[in-house]
Amino acid sequence: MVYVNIHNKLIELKIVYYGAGMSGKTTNLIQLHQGLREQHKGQMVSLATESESTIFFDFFPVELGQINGMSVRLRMYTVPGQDFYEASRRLVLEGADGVVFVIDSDPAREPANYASYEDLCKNLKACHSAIERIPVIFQYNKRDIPRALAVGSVEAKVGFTPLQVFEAVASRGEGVKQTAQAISRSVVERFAF
Ligand SMILES: Nc1nc2c(ncn2[C@@H]2O[C@H](COP(=O)(O)OP(=O)(O)OP(=O)(O)O)[C@@H](O)[C@H]2O)c(=O)[nH]1
Ligand SMILES: [Mg+2]
Repeated sequence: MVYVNIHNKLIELKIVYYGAGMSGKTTNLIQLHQGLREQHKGQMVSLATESESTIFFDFFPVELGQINGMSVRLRMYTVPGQDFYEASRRLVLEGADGVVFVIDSDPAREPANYASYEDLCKNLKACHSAIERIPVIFQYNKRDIPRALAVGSVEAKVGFTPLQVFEAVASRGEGVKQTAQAISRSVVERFAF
C-alpha cells in the first residue's frame, strides 16, 4: 500500500520478491543492491540461516529521486520461501504495491513453483488484495540449469498472465536489473497516473 507523507513530501512504494524456497529471491536483491549507486540505496538488511535460507525477510530502500515535487522511495523485500515460514510471508507481503514472482527453472522444482503461486494468491487475499489488483511480474530464474522449464509453462498451468515475463541467471546478475526496473516502473506509473 502506497505510503504518502505530505509533511516530508515522500512517497513510499513496496515491492516484494515472492517464490519457492531457494528460487533465487535473495540473490536477486543482493545483485541489485550491489549494482546501485551509493546515493540511491540504503543498507541491506538480511536475516538468513547458516544454509542461506531467508528466515524473515531481506530489505533495502531505493531512492528514485523526485516526481512532481515528491521524493519517491521504493522498499524492496523478499519473503522466506521455505514452507514453514508461512506467517512471515504474509507479514512481508502486507501492503505490497507490486510483486516479482521468482520461478525456479529447475524441473525438479516445478511443484514447488506452483505451490508458491497458490500460496501467493492465498496470502494476497489474506492481506485484502488480489493478484489481479497489483502489478505482478514473473521471473524465470536459473536459466543456466540444464532442461530448464519452458518459459510460459507456469502461466499456462496456473492460468494467470503477468504484466511481463523475464529470464534471469540471478547468480550471475543476468536479468536482475531488467526485472527490477520493470516492476519499479509499473508500481510508480500505477500510482502516479
Ligand atoms: N544455478 C543457479 N543458481 C542460482 C541462481 N540464482 C540463485 N542461485 C542459487 O540458488 C540458491 C538459493 O538462492 P537464494 O537467493 O538464497 O534463494 P531464496 O529464494 O532467497 O531462498 P529462500 O530464502 O529460502 O526463500 C543459492 O545457492 C544461489 O546461489 C541462478 O540463476 N542459477
Ligand atoms: Mg531468501
